[in-house]
Amino acid sequence: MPLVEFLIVAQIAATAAVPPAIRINQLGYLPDAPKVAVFCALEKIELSEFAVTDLAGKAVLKRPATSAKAFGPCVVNYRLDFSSLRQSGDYRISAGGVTSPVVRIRQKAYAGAADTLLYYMREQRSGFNPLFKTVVHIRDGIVVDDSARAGKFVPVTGGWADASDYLQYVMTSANATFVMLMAYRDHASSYADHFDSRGLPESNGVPDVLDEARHGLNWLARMFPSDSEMYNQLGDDRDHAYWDLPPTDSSDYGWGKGKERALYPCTGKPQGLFKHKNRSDGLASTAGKYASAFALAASIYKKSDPAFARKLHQKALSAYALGKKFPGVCQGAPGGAPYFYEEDNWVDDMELAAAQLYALTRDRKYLRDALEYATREPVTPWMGADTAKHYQWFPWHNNGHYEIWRNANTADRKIVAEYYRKGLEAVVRRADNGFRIGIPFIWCSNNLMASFATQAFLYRRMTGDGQFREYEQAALDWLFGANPWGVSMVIGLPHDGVFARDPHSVVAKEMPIELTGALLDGPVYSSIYKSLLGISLRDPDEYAPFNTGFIVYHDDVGDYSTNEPIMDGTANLSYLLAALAGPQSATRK
Ligand SMILES: [Ca+2]
Ligand SMILES: [Ca+2]
Repeated sequence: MPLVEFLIVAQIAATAAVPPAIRINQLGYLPDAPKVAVFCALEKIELSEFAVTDLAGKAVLKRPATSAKAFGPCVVNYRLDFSSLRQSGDYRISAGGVTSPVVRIRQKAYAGAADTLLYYMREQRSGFNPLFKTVVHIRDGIVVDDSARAGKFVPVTGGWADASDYLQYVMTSANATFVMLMAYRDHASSYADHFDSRGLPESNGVPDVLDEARHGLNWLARMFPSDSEMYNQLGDDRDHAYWDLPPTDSSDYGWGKGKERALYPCTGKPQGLFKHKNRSDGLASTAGKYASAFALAASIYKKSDPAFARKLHQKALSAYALGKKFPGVCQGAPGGAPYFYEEDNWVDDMELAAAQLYALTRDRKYLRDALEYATREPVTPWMGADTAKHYQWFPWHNNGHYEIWRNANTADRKIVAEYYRKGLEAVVRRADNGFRIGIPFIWCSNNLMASFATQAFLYRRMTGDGQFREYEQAALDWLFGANPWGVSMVIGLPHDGVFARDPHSVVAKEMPIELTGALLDGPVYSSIYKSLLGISLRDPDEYAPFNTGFIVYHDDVGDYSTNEPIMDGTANLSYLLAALAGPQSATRK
């Protein structure tokens, strides 16, 4: 169709009356979990009840619809609570003249989902990349921004590209490695073994989540080669000059196109080679993350690979010592643009590291340290806030409280559970809308959504208290389609669902392949969307009627703010999906 004609058709479609929608978790619901669909109408409509039928059309449930506060484009919201339906099966929900997609109730609704996310992790690998079947970025990297070592080559090939560009950060990669190790430790049976250590489709006797975590550990070990050399970042936004695939990346850091990339150490001082500088003032945020991942890995590999475990044990102690010596943050280094990872907290990272070192060594000084750090930031500060800087409070939830709880006495367990409760309460206070959502819609909102749900899950496991169960479920449901757009925020999950077909990704665009398992950035405040540099949609917006509120989402390759897949968010979500796929010791609502 000629472009002009297409645009006219698109415009007519956008202005015609848009019917209401029933938004559901497309992946499915556990029989004993809260089960709610959200009715969203763009115009006034009264609803009294809703009906659930099986796929043969037989009525199985009729219930009153519960009116709820408007949210975003949904001027009318109703919550359709079908929690009393516990029979596994396929259903549809009807209300106000519209019918939902198929609603699945399954004991194994989340089985295999955590493994699906690992497809994206493998696709993001630097070093040997199983999608391209070749080694990428083999010349990494040359030290910059350090008076003593600038110009030195350090072999640091490996790890994962952070998002759709090819920059690499210890901040996100160490956290991704840690949460995958944690998922393996707590929920190994939720993972299969279909891939080998290189990420090729062949079993190797190791659950694939551990293969992936080890790929991360190997890179982290290269990035922290000695007690006095702690690297933090590989590449900078000079990466963005070219729209290339990883094997043919032409980025030029001053040593020629496609040659060595810039390697940034933690220096404890503000960094940035060009106009913009970060606010780095220490090492502890990065040192704590190294120490956490190394210490947990040292426990896990103690029997199966003692030499590797000993090496990581030593590195964990060294990294922790550096964090103690140089408190403060080691932020992402900006290049030509003003955007960088502006992490402002480090006591959360040192708390997690101390908790892991206590688990590893049983030396009580680490437990005392962990508890002391925990008192300094009991609640991750975005919780309850309207906004935050980019990755200002990272990781999005503090696994340290849970890791303390695993090994502490009853009194200390109670203290850290309370910390989680306070954070959850702060989010829930803002969640009186039809979607029960209380997070701020800053850039990468899906990370916040996944972390809120994970913290609520951990709190429920720690205390048996189900008071946040509805909100935990609502956050999970949001990620899989119970949102104003009716879109699953994970590509290919479920495979027959509605998910992004046009992500901001060179690989997806140029190969072309589906980036199965990738969690997207997710919706942002429309004010943020409008203020970011260089965004323009390439195609008419198929979700235009639902992009009229205070938050927006676009399935468009041009929108790097809402439709770009993210490595750390994907890894983070894998823990929760693995937990939900496992045996449920959970409390009921
Ligand atoms: Ca494997
Ligand atoms: Ca932090």
